[in-house]
Amino acid sequence: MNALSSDASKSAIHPSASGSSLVALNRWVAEVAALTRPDAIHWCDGSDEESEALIAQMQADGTLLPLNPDTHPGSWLHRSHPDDVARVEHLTFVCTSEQDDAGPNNHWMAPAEAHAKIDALFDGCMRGRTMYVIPYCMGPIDSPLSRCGVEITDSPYVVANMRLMTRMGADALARIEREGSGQAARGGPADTFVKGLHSIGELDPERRFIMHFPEELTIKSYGSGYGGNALLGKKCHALRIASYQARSEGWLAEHMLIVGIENPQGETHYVAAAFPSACGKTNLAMLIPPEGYRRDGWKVWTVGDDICWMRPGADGRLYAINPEAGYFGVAPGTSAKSNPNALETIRKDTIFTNVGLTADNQPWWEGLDNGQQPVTDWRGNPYDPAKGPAAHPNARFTVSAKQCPSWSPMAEDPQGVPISAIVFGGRRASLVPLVFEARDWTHGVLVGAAMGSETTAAATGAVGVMRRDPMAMKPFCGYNFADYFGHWLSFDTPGAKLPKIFHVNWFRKGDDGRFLWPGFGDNLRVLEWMIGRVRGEAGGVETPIGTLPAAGDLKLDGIALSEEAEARLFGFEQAGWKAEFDSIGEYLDGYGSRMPQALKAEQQRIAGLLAD
Ligand code: OXD
Ligand code: MN
Repeated sequence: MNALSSDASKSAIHPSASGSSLVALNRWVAEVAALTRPDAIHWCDGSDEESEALIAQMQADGTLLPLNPDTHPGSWLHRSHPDDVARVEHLTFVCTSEQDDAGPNNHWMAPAEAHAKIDALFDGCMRGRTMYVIPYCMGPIDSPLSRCGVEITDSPYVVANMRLMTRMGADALARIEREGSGQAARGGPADTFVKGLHSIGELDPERRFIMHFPEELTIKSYGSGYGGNALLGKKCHALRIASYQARSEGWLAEHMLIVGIENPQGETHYVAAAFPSACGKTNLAMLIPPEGYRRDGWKVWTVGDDICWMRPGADGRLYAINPEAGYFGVAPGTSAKSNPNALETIRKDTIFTNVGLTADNQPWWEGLDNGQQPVTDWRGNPYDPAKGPAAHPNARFTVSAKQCPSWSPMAEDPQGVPISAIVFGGRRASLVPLVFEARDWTHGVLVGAAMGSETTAAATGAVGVMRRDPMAMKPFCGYNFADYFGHWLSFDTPGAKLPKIFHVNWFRKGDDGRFLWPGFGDNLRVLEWMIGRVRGEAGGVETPIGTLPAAGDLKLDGIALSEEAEARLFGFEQAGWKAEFDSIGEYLDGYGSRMPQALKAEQQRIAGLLAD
């Protein structure tokens, strides 16, 4: 029986008993149905008709509320359960056979115990609900770098989001069937795809787990409808499972944006940058050049805003794809100043989650700064500033990447884009200068491993607390960080033409607590310096922590920096860095003997220089 109610939906969404020619897939779907006991099963084909029917159903039951059709055509508001608004790192587990393989960076549970615990929650949980089977492909459908998965969920909101965030439906299923039967013909297992099982359960924080079984290419997520916990293609597959797979297959799955910077000569350099959640990856990926740069012919091309899969090409360079097809961006703070391209992207066909509303039903969030005022908060109550912000600090928009004015057609290139520079960065109010360059790959890996940042609202827990977030992968690496750093180091082989590695900090503050760097579009000035370094043209000053630009090495025309700002953004503070390197040493030691010697040696080399 079908759980859908509207007439429109009846014709397009129909229960189907067996949806695939791949026996292994049908068998798994049948096993899940036997456990969860849904009233109906729907295999998603990704068609417009299917999407319209689902949306009609969600409008009818209040899951989606229509926004102002004149200002935001085709757009919807979803209000989540108020206790289900962010990733839950304390409930997220990596379940490898050996605890050490998950490492001190992950919560671990033995696979048998984890399956038993979560399967008990899944038992009968889809009674009265429809079970959706979503075949999806992470990356361009015809790319050898892409990987496929199937998510089973009882949430139509998840289906609608997966349709925007992944290549979902018939084409993905065809690839899964092709790969599965090909592998079976070679005598291997036919389930080459990642199996993701999700239920919103009761949305009870006490009955919530996000479990990963990387050795089985399996994810089980129960009790949350929030993006990072529920859209299993994203953090669970494209980062945790993929990072594990990438290690054995010789590639990298990273929490990085990918942006193309085209100079006035028409040469485009692609940069991959890792910043922790809610630290401006989307803004940097969609940057609009300052006016002088625009006049001179600089252009910025968005390939991805959150995840990057990279592997060495035949020429020794690293080639990257964005495995995602959409953006799941943080709404608060997005404005005509911080990210005009994002505002343009979300003018239509967008799902907003947990934003406030204006009197004429437009989405609203803190920092939107468009002269309008909210009347309803994210919980659906009349807005009262005394009771908190109108939008939840982790309110999100979900939208197709192709709607972005700076969207790069190279995002569809099956070979990916060659990476000229890798950038690491965090939110650091003190010590860390605007930018520095690592002297070589090993030093660059240490720079990434030592990354620290203040926590944000993207995960539950305290905000603004400084923690080590190596390569912005603390919540997302599917295996022991010590092995992960070793894997990064292993790319430095004879013949490799690796990107240069940099570190940036847009968030340095002055004594008055205000940011010292204007950020946003002006960050292109820093990217220009990096490209100059890649081309061997830009100047810099060598210090124990790497090469820093002198203020004069960056084009700073049109921005007025105070003396304090210049000193802190371009300065090197020996005593502070000495303490920082002692703390980095302690951090690396926390991983015991598994930590690669080469990384410890690099930390000690620099600590030695700082002691002088
Ligand atoms: C995200 C995150 O949603 O990092 O991208 O939390
Ligand atoms: Mn992210």
